[in-house]
Amino acid sequence: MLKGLGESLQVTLRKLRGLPVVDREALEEVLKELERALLSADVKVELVQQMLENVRQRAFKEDIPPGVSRRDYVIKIIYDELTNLLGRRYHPLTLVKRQLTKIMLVGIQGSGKTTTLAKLARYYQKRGYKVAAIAGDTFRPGAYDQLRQLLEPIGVEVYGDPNEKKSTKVVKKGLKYFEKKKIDLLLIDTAGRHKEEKGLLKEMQQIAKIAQPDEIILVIDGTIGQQAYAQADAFNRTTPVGSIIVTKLDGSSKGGGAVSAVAATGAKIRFYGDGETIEDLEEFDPVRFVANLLGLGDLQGILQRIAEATSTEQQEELMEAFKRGRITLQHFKMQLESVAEAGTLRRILSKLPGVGKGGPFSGLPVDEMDDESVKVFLAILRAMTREELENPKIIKGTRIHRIARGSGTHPDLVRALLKQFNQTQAMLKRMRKMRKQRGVPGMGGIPGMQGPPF
Ligand SMILES: Nc1nc2c(ncn2[C@@H]2O[C@H](COP(=O)(O)OP(=O)(O)O)[C@@H](O)[C@H]2O)c(=O)[nH]1
Ligand SMILES: [Mg+2]
Repeated sequence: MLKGLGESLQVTLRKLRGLPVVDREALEEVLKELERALLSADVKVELVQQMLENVRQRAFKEDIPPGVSRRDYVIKIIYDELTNLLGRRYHPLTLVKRQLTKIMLVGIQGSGKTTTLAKLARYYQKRGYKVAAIAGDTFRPGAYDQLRQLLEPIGVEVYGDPNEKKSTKVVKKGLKYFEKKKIDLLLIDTAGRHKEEKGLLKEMQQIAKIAQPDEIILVIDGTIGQQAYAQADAFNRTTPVGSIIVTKLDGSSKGGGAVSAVAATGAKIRFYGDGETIEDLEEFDPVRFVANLLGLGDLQGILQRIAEATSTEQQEELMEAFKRGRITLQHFKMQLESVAEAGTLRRILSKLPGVGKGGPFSGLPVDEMDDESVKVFLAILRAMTREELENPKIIKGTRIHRIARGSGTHPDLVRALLKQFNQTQAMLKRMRKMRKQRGVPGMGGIPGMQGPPF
């Protein structure tokens, strides 16, 4: 994957790990190598500078959890910031079985649409969906045959009409053809005759009007590097049901530039292609992507140690707060941060016992929140002032609106968070009371954390 970039990043990290101490001077050396690696992958200069500056700022500002070396912590920061560079968020494309989803692929000729369509068909077929395709590229001779050659061996039916020159007509007839066939996923291929964004988008809109796709995927050739920005940006602005697949990351030294440029537009990247066969399609999750790039084996131990140290430190502080019987939003935030961190790690390592769970919030509402709500709540909490976190009662009226704006959410969500916090607090009070009635002294059972805390 990403020929070159992964290797040079790994070399840099290996050097970093060999350093006896990481002081400012040593860090600058590392940053210089990072810069070189990213620039040669065609990552835009401004993005590289911003990323390096973030690492620089964080490396000597953040509190390092006890028992963790600055060296390991710097590796974790580099890992974090590379993930940010690639958009951080994971946008899986989930379908509903026995319900038709129509996906249309667009992109300039040669970007990899037809190949990617076949890969998508394979990907969803393997997951038990019934897939079919419409050969909507009536421009390129042999486009229909190319699709059939890719899909017939795996038993995916293709509709096409080599005698029809109007793609909108083929699409219309194809939709009719598959109407009663109980298809879960219908993939629509297009021509991409136009090289510039404007023409491409116009062509796309004409077919979309007929096809009414649930999602339009722009296929971008990863070998064009940071030039991918213009295409992705034009597409992202005009296509609310749009997402992106970046292809050819296997052979290109510029793949990093393409992926970071697309991420910088805010567009969703769903998958990436890393080979010519029908199996070479990978889900794009920045967290896993960077972990692979940096070498999972090397990274795993470090991330795990840091997560555990952070979580232990935070849990101790939380225990204290519980014993005192007074929790604030600050504690709420701390717990959510460790849940979020654990979620990230789970995505990398698939399963990690003991991180983030079993803390004092076990069994309480925050412990049951899904990843998405954790992210939203964290954004809200991060938009609050220290005073508000310590004393949630003051959060009313205009403060709610300011926090909603600052976190890019809605006042109702801020209120929902406050409500959830109040519920948690009320539940804790009830538990304390029950404990007292049963004659259990104080909160004695908690600190050891061997059994369930409550
Ligand atoms: N190495 C590599 N080649 C790819 C990838 N995706 C597509 N290709 C190749 O790119 C060329 C153009 O692909 P095609 O699907 O016909 O592009 P279209 O014109 O957009 O439909 C073909 O030779 C494909 O084999 C990829 O992920 N890796
Ligand atoms: Mg094609």
